[in-house]
Amino acid sequence: GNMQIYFCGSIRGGRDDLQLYRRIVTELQRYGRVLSEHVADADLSDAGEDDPAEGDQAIHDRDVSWLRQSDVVVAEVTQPSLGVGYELGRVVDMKKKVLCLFRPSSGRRLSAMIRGAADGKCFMVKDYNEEDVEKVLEQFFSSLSRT
Ligand code: 6IA
Repeated sequence: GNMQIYFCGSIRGGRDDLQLYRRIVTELQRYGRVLSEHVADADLSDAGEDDPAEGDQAIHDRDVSWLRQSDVVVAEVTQPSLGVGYELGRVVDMKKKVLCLFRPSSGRRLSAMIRGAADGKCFMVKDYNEEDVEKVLEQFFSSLSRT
């Protein structure tokens, strides 16, 4: 479809879940255009080999403008990331639909500022297992088309 989707996942927060991000982005592409495909790009490492042509300010400004353009935001929040938390904070004020995906099997506890932001309408937090990710996304996108 022509829905614009912003996907958030950890970059400098750590790339442990990169393979899962790839799986999510591939699935999201069935539902619309993913503006932030680079989050699942294996060449974007957290090791610091930053592209000097693209400074942090340019990254920030482009990502915020993509967030504004997007219709829905999907975030994998299991690997803690300041950038993902910041993006989610910004997006709350944009009144867009947000789905946060968290894996309790990680042994982590999700930040109260993310879990506590869930309002049952715009901002959703879903506990899931990796093997169910396609099903969880399908449920989310079919709930959107019913509203
Ligand atoms: O704090 P983090 O790096 O974990 O933040 C990750 C989140 O911020 C992602 O959801 C992205 O949307 C955004 N973000 C952070 N860094 C970048 C980036 N390059 N390019 C695009 N989006 C980003 C960083 C340079 C890289 C070589 C480390």
